[in-house]
Amino acid sequence: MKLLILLVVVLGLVAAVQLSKVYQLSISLRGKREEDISEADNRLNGGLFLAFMVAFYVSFVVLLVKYGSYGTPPASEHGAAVDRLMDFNMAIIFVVFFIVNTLLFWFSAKYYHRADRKARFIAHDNRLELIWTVIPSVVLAIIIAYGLQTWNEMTGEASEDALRVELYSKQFDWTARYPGADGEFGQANYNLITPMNALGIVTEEGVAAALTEIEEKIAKVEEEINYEKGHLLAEWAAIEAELHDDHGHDGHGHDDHGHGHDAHADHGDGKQALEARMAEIEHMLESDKVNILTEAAYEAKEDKLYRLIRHRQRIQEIRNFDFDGELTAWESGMDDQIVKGEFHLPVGREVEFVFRSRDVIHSAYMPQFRAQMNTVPGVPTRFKMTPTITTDSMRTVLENPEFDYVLLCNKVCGAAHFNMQMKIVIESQEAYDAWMSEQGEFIVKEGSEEPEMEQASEQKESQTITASL
Ligand SMILES: [Cu+2]
Repeated sequence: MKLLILLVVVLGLVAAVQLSKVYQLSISLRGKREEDISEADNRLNGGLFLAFMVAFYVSFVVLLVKYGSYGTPPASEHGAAVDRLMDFNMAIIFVVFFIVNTLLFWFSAKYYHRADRKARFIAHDNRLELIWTVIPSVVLAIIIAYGLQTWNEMTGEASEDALRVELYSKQFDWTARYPGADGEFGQANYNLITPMNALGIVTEEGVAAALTEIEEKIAKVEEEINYEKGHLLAEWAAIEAELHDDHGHDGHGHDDHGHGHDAHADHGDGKQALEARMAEIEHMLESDKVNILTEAAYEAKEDKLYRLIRHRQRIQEIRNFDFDGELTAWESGMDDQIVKGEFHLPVGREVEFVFRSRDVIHSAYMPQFRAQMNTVPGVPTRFKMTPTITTDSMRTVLENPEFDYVLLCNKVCGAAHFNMQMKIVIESQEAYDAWMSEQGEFIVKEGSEEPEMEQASEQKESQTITASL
């Protein structure tokens, strides 16, 4: 299909080139120059400029009416301010847009080329320069000052009793975390990310679970390396050669009485060890763990083992880290509450969002609240907002019982970007409290109730992350 379209385009271009050649030929046959264009042609083109301007304005207005709004009233305190800011900016842009384009098209139509008319030549005009420098500067300064003021309100310090929620993004979903009863988020460290601890929260159990997981991975790779058939055979052959060699030396050794007993004993021990190793290798070669790897694959396994061991070292370092003597840092993560799929917020209460990302830059976009913030790996971002309309009220306002607030990813972050969404439920404080009491505390333990599909994909991801460490 694509090929067909390409073919049509190419053929179209070829046809256009051929037509223009025919046109040039016909002109030269009529004895005229190519650049001789009649006044009627120029007048027609001028008129077409005006016609295009009208079509342009009509389509602009139609599109604006059809798609120019969010479709919902702002559902947060600052949302109203953002809408006002947007309207203010748009009003200025529309005025400038209509003035500039009208002048552009109208002048093109009015001053089309006529042989008896000559354009006035103005090289420089200080007054004009002043006007088109000062006016845009003043207008831009106003826009920036007004915009910054609104921005500062959104990103300023949240009040002490604000609800704090962390939104964690990764390819390709969102996770929300509430700090639990102590109001403090537990520290997080990406080295601790395991299928059971997707956010890498630092707790004793989290560190222990991460260590267990990494030990298992190390053991598995070590086994693969140890049981590589080619290397086992090579080692076996090397030992055999050495023993054979040794045998010859041994004969000489017996003649030489000058050697001490110890050296002789060592020699015997070494030989015994080598023979034991040979027996072990023979045994290993019969085991079903034996595998065959190309040299490149073998080296890749060694690299992987090296990275895993470094990863283990980092986890061990976390265990020894005391967070500047703040012992609570080890405990504050234990009551954190982690939710997926949807998260709830009480209406009328200020919320401070903290955003984190595991892999690439995502963008937390909550269109109905007029809120958006990039989530950046390694750099937590934040803003605050106060929801003002519950989900139920909004359903009534919109006369749409299906309506739900939504959190989206607004950065094209990969193949399943479209799938990065989370439902937001705004409700009364009582309903929120009831929902919250149903959410379990964060505990890393074996056999959590996460669905199997989820675990499988998490495992795969944590492996790719390990591989890229
Ligand atoms: Cu994303």
